[in-house]
Amino acid sequence: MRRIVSTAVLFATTFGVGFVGLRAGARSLPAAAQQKADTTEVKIDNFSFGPGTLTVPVGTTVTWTNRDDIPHTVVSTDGAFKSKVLDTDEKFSFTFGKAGTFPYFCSIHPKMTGKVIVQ
Ligand SMILES: [Cu+2]
Repeated sequence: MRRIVSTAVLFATTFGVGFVGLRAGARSLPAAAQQKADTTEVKIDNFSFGPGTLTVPVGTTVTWTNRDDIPHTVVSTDGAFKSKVLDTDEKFSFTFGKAGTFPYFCSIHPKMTGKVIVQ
């Protein structure tokens, strides 16, 4: 009888410690998620780039994400960068290492244009 009680106490203690450990782990998660990288996003949706003109400091990585339900590309007018065909939710990233104005367009729908100004 005494053995059964002590086993139950042991179980409760183990569970209790495990539970506290889990909570501590969950609390530290959002802090890690808040660490911001030097990255800027352009969304592709409804046949347009948003924002159409993006101004960023030198060294910024710009990520384009296709939120449209049809494929698009991101192609630099002067050949600085070129994505593959991006299906829905696919991404393309490019790091702008020098200052300048970088116009780009979608090669599937050439009327879709955007511009990245790097300062
Ligand atoms: Cu397109």
